[in-house]
Amino acid sequence: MTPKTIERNYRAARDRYAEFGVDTDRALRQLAAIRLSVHCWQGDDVGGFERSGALDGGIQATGNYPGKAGTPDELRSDLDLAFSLIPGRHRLNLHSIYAETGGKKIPRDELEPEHFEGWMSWAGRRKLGIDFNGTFFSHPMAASGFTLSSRDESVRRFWVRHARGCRRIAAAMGRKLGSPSVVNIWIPDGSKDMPADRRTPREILRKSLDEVFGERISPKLVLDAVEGKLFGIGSESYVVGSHDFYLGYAVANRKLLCLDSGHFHPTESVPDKISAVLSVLDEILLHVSRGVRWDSDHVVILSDEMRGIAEEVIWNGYLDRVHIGLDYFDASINRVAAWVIGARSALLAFLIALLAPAQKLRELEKAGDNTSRLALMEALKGLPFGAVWDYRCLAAGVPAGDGWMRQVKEYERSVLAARA
Ligand code: RNT
Ligand code: ZN
Repeated sequence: MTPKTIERNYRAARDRYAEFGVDTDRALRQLAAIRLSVHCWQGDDVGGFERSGALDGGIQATGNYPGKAGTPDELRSDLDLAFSLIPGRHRLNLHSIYAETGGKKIPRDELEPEHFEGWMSWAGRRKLGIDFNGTFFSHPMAASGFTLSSRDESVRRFWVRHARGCRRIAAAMGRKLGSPSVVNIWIPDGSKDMPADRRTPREILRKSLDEVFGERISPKLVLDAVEGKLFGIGSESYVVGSHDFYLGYAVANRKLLCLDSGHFHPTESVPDKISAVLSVLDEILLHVSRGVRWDSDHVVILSDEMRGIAEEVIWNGYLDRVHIGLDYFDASINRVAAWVIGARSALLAFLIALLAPAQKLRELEKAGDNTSRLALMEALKGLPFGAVWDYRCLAAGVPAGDGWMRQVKEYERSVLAARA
């Protein structure tokens, strides 16, 4: 498609949307302000650079597509390509196992901001903020299946020190990059079979979190988030940090709650949870993912759920209270393409939500005219959002449609193929 065609199609789409009272130019301006936190761990199957062993903690990246990043420079090069194909300016989401320690083995509880200098200067040059995560899995100290909720005091204290260190590292990132770093805590703690004591580990976890957050750090630098989960592989019967646990903790301690779209029973609605928890919380973090039969972390697509999440954020005016992170890891397809597909589909969902006459729908609802509400909702599905999206891509200087795949294929041939 030539730029001329894209522009012509956009003008036709703009007129069509105007008939519904929707200003497409305005929607595009709002879309351009949305920042996704792009997860570094899609680039190497949640491997990191410690070389300490296999991924565990009940999460899995399946597939063995060639070309995965093996060094920080490779990962950054892959991210550069991905970011160049995603319209807009976004953020990087980093895990502590991506530290650069110059070949030295630095225990996780001794990591310092200096071990993330490479990431910070890379992000600084690109004007990207960084969000951060403690890594409480793939480690001998997590082998028992318990970390912050461990009854073993030396294990528990190790992970408390790690979490505290991560907040200090994130504070350095927040200061250096001029944008608060969202620090997310997800722990794998739980058990395969029915425990006899569900209470004690939860009380220990609460105490550990209190110790972690005891150090005051300005919200201008760090925003703390806690992520619950229904079950993992090996923690089918009991997860210490369940949704209920963290919702209570976040409300009581004014923390952000992280809602991962793979962390609930499949018949539960994550879109519905957004306004539920934001009625009592100030801000939340989203981990946008796609579970297939379980929390499988498939690449995000333009699913009903993704569209529902975007609608809830946009229609309720929550953009300034919701941090949007991507969280999936597919090792069976080109990893750079996986980033681009998921990020673009998430953005497209937000564009579609922005292109809806939400006010009109709500007026119909308020007036009790649910027939017209349903008729309008269905009519909107036939509107030419694709033409608006193509125009957004053109304006942002990224290929429309799947035209960006040419660059990924070329990169695969010239760069990825040469990797061991
Ligand atoms: C695991 C959680 C967690 C991880 C990342 C790698 O179920 O979703 O967020 O995916 O920390
Ligand atoms: Zn998650």
